[in-house]
Amino acid sequence: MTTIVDASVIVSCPGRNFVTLKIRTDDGVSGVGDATLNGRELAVASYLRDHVCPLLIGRDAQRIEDTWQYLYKGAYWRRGPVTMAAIAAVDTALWDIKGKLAGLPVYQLLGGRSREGVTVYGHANGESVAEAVDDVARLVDLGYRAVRVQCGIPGIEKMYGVHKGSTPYEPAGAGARPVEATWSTQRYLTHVPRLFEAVRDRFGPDLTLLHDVHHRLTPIEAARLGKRVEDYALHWLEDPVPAELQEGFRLIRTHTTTPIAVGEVFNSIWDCQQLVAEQLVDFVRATVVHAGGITHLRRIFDYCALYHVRSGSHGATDLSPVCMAAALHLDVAIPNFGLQEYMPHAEVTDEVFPRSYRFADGYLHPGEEPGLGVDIDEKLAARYPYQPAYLPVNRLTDGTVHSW
Ligand code: CS2
Ligand code: MG
Repeated sequence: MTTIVDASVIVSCPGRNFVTLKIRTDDGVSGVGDATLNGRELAVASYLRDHVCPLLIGRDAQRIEDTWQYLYKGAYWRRGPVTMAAIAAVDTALWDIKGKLAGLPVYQLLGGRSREGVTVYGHANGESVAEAVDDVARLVDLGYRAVRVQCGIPGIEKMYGVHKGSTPYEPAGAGARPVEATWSTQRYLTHVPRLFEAVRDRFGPDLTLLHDVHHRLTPIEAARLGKRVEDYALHWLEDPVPAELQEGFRLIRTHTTTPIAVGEVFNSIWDCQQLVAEQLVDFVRATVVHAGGITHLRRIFDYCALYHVRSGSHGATDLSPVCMAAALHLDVAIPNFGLQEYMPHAEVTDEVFPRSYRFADGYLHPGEEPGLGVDIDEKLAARYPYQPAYLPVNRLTDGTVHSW
C-alpha cells in the first residue's frame, strides 16, 4: 500500500491565479493536480484544505477510483464546479503518483498512444476583420493546423476574445469587482459572417476554423448564425447558447449543419448526457480540472464515443500547465479525440510549473517521463500571492445582465 501522508494546497498568481494540490506519499512520491476555477479560486482552495485534504491522510494513493467515489458520493452534495474541481485535483494527483510508481507516463496506463501527437488549435483575433485575418496568418506561420478566430464588433466596446498586445489573453480583470461589458446580439450576428468570409477568401477552404460564441445567443439566434456561416465550413461553433437547457439544442440542430462544440463549463457527465445521446452536439469540451479529473473525463469521452461525439477540451490560460499536462495524456490515448485548445501560458507561469509537454508542428506532445510530466516549484510560487480577479459581467445595452 502507498499511503498518503500529506496533501497541501498552493494558491499562487504567476501571471494569473492558480490553485494546485500536491499529494505526498510514504514512498516519497508526490503528485500534483490543478484545482483552478477562474474567479472563484479560493472556494476550491477552501473545499480542498478544509474538507478534503484531512480525509486523504492515511488513504491508499493507488486506489484512485475508490477515492473518486469516496469524495463524490461521500460529500452527499454532488456535482457543481467547486466540488468537481476539488475532486479533479485529487484524481489528477493520484494518476500522477500512479504513473511515477509504475515508471510510466500516464497515457501508457490509459491504453497507450492512439496518435502521434495531439492536434491543437490556437487563438487568432483582432479589433477589425483585417487584423483578425492577419492574426490567422500569424498562427498558420507558427504551424497551427486549426485556428479559432474572434474579432471586434463595431459598436461593442470590450468584445470577448479580442485583446491588444502580445501578452496572453486574460479575461479575468484584477480588482475587487468584475468589470462590466456591453453586448449587442444584432451587431454580433451581422458582423461574424463577414469575418469568416474574409478568412476563407484569404486562406481558402482547407484551414480548420473555429469560433466561440461564448454562451450569448438563444437557440433560434444560434440556428440563424449556424446557417449563415455554413458556406465557410467551420469545424465548430462553440458554446452557441447557455447549456443548462440541453433540449434547446434541438432547435439549432433542426436548422443548421454547422458542427457544435460545448462543455468547457461542464463538470459532470450529467451536464451533457442528453446532448450526447441525442447527438445534438459534435464535440464536448469538458476538461480535466473542471470535470472531475482524468477518471471522470475519460468516462465522459467514452460515452461520447458511442454517439460519434469527439473531444475538444478547453485549454485556456486559466487552466494551469498541470491541467494541460493531464489533458494531453488523455488526448493522446482516447479513440475519439477531436481537438485540444492551446493558449500558451505566460513565461512566468511556465517558470512556476516546469513541464515536459511541448509544441511542435501543430501538435502538443505529452512528456515521456513517469507520471504527468509536470510539477510546481513551491518556492517560486510563493513569490506570487493570490490577487483578487473576476471574470467580466455582461449587460445588454438596456442594462439587462447577459451571459458573458
Ligand atoms: C474561452 C475561455 O478559451 C475559451 O474557449 O471560452 O477563454 C473562457 O472565456 C475562460 O476560460 C473563462 O475563464
Ligand atoms: Mg470557450
